[in-house]
Amino acid sequence: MMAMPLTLSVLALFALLFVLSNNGAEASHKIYSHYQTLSVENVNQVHRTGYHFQPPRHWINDPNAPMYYKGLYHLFYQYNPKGAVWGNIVWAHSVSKDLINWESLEPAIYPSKWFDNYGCWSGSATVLPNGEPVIFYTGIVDKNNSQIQNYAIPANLSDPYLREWVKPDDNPIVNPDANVNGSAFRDPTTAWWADGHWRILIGSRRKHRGVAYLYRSKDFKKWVKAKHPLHSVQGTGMWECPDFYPVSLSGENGLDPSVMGQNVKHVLKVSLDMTRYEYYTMGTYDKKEDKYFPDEGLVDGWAGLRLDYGNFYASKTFFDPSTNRRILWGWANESDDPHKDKDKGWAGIQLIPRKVWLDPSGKQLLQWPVAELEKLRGHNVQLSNQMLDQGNHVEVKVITAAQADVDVTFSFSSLDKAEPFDPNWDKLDALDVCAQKGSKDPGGLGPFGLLTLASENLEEFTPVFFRVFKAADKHKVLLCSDARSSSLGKELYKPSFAGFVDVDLTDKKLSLRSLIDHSVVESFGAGGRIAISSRVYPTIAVFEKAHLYVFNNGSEAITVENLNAWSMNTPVMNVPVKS
Ligand code: DQQ
Repeated sequence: MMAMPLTLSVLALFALLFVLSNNGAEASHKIYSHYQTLSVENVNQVHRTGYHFQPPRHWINDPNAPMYYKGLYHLFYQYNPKGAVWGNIVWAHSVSKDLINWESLEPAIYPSKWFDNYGCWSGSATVLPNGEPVIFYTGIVDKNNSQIQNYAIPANLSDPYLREWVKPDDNPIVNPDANVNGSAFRDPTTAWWADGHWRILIGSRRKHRGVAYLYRSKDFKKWVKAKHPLHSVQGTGMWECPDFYPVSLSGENGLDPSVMGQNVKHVLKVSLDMTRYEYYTMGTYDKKEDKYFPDEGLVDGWAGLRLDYGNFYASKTFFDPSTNRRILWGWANESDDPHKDKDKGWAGIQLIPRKVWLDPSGKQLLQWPVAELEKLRGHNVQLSNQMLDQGNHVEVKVITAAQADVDVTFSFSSLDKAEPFDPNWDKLDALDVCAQKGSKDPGGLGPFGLLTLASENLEEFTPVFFRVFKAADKHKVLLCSDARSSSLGKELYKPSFAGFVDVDLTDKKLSLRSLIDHSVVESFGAGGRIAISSRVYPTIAVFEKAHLYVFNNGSEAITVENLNAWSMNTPVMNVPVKS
C-alpha cells in the first residue's frame, strides 16, 4: 500500500471513523435497524437549508443520473423513505425548469426485482443519439451487498417528467466476473461512444487498488469487460462514483460525453471511500488502447486536485445541451452523529449545481454556481473601498445573513508581509495548516475574509479566509473554511477544511464567493479555482441572529474593493407535480 504521510493516515482513520458513524458508503452500508421505521412527525427546522436542495424529511445521499430531458432537469438521489439514517435506498426524483425551483415526483427506481431486491444504489443516465434516456444503476442482490449493474428505461417517452421507469427482464447488464470483488463493484457512469462501441466505467477495488473497470457494448445491451481497466491506482482503496468526461481546451462550453479530438482533454474523477474526498486528474484518453493517462505533474490519488476541499462527495456531472454547459452536482453529508440526524428527522443536502470547465492554464478545473441561482437574489448591500486594518471586522448589515450570497474582492498593496511557508507543511493536508494557522492567529498577509453565520459577540462563527505564505520559489495561498468555532454544540465534527489555490497574485487581489444557507457555507475562491463546503450547526447564530462580517487579522492592511451581499429568497421545493 502506498505510504501515506502521517497526517493523511490520521485523516484517513478519522474519515473512516466518520464514515462508520455517518455515511452512505461501503463502511457505512451499515443499517441502523432501530432507526429505520421512525415516523418523522416533527422535523427540526433550525438547520434546514433555505435554497439548497433537500426533501422534506429523511436521509439523502448521492445525486444520481442528472439529465436534461424535454425542457426539464431531472435530479434523482439516494433516499431512505423510512428514516434519517442510511438504509432502504431508493431513487427519489425531482424535476426543475431552472435547477433551482424543484417539484417532486414519486421515487423512480426502487427495489422490486430479484436483481435489485436489497437496494438500488447509485448510477447515471445516458441520453442516446435518438434522444431516449437510459439509466444504469447498481442493484444489490443479497444481504452481503453483492452488486450487479442494471438498466431502466422510461415507460413513456412522451412524458417530460419521466414519472415511470421500467426495469426490463433481461437485466442485469453486467455481472461481476470471478476476478472482480462483487461487493465492491458499483456506480456505473454515463456511457460514451467511440469507434463503434459504447463504453461505461464501473467503480471498484482490487485489494487496496482503486479501479475503474471498463465495459464495452455495440448495441447498448450486451456489455463485455475490456481486458484491462481504463485506469487504476495502487493504494487508493474503493473508487466510488467514477465520472469520466471530455472538457474543451478552449472556452467554457461543456461537451457531450462522446466528443473526442484535438481540442479536448479528459477528466477522471473518483470518490475515494477511504478519505471521503473526491479527486480528479486531467489527461489523455487513448481510445484505441482504451486507456487513460493523467497529465504529467498531476497527482493521481490522495494528494491530487479535489473538486471541493470540504464536505462534498459522490458527485456527478452531466452535459446540458440546452445551454452547452457541463454541470456538476455533489452531496454534502451532515457533520453530526446519526442519533442527532434521527432527532432532527433529516440528513444530507445537495449542494448548488456548478458549471464546470477547464481553466485556460489546462492545469485544473474551474467551478461556479449555475447562473440561475442569481434569480433568488433579493435585497442587496454593497461595500466598496472599505479599509480593514489588522484586528478589524466590519458588519455587512441589513441582509438575511443566515441565507445569503456574498461576492467580494479583496486587494492589498504588497506581498511583502506574507508569512514564511514552513516546508514541513508540504507533508501536511491543508486542513492541518489551517488548524495551525487559523483565523484568529494574527498573520502578515491574511488571515482576511468573511465571518459567516456569526453570533453578534462572536461566540460562534465560521470564518472563510485567505492566508498568503511565501515559500522558497513562490507565494502559496491558503483558503480555509474553518468550522472549529462554528457552534457551541458538542459532539460535532468541526473540521478546519482548507486547500491551497494556484492563483496569480500579480494584481494583488483575491476574490471569494460564499453561499450561506443556515447549516452550509459553500465557498468559491479566486474565481472558482477552489471550492470548499462546510456543514455547521450554530446554536446562537441562527435565523435573524446570524451576522456577516468582513475581517482582517493580518498586519498588511486589506481593502474590501467591492462586496455585494444579497438576501437569498427561498425557491419552490418539494411541491408535488400535479398529475
Ligand atoms: N453511495 C451509494 C453507493 C455509492 C455510495 C449507496 C457513495 O452506490 O458507492 O447509497 O456515497
